[in-house]
Amino acid sequence: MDLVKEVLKGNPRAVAKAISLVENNGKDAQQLMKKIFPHTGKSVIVGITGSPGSGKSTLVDQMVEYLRKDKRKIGIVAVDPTSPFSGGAILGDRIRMMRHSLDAEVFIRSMATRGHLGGLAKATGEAIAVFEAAGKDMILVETVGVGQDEVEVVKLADVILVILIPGAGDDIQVFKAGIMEIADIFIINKADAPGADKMENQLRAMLELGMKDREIPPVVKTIATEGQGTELLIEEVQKFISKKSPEFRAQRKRRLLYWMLMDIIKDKIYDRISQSIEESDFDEYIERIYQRKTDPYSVAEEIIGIFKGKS
Ligand SMILES: Nc1nc2c(ncn2[C@@H]2O[C@H](COP(=O)(O)OP(=O)(O)OP(=O)(O)O)[C@@H](O)[C@H]2O)c(=O)[nH]1
Ligand SMILES: [Mg+2]
Repeated sequence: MDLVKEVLKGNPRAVAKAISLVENNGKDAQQLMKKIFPHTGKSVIVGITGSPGSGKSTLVDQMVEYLRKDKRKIGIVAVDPTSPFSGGAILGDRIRMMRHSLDAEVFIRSMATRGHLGGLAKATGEAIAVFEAAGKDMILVETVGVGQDEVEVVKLADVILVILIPGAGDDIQVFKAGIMEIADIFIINKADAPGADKMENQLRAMLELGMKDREIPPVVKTIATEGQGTELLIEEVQKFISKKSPEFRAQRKRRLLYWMLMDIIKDKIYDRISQSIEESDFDEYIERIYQRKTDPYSVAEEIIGIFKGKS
């Protein structure tokens, strides 16, 4: 099978294979990415973040349900914060999105946060690129808004949705984590739970105070389990995309490319260093660090110094 050709045709098996290839980060993956790259950059990327259990997957599922009525082709990347070995939450996400798992135009991919030698931004960016090349109109990236990595990943999107839920004390934490600044649209999910209106008022008040120089982002209330508010949410997403200038959108796309490039550079430097230094030399370095004759920072600088001399 000509993998590139099949990916460009949108063949689901080829898409799956291509993403596995880039996840494994081998030589073939680079060749593939080089060929695929000219066909990327045209899809709308929607990042969805919020605390664990805030309803991200349920909402994504509802959005897909809605978008499929318009026959839009969808790719989903669920960045999973659990260890690559447990798989528990991955299975949970898969089951929740099972409704669409038989739909050839909806492709769901879970991605572990840890265990990507090349970096999470690179891995996610590559999965997005494969989806774009496969002709997906919209790519939804679900990620838990806890760690710094996850926050960076959501910044790869063209439009960023931040989910809050009523009554949760950690909403304040979400604000603290600097998510407030990156949200393009706020969602108050679980609007069926007590305190949703209060939460909305608090949020709006906070936004009015905090966004003096910026347009206040829209706030949409949803009940993801019932599909309530999904239509309005998608309208807001479309409004956001269409009202922003081409230059604004270009900035967002450049941000994704910047993070990808940084990860690729780190990856390549790491590769070249580990190839040019003998395993036994590493053992010696470790021993010296262990003996506290030196420290890992100085050794890293020393190694990079040697590497510089060689290249
Ligand atoms: N009452 C109520 N429950 C909801 C709503 N949306 C989601 N839930 C429930 O909340 C729980 C978590 O939903 P998920 O969609 O898995 O949340 P998530 O943010 O994807 O969770 P993680 O991926 O584990 O971080 C599930 O039991 C959902 O059924 C809602 O609007 N109202
Ligand atoms: Mg989820």
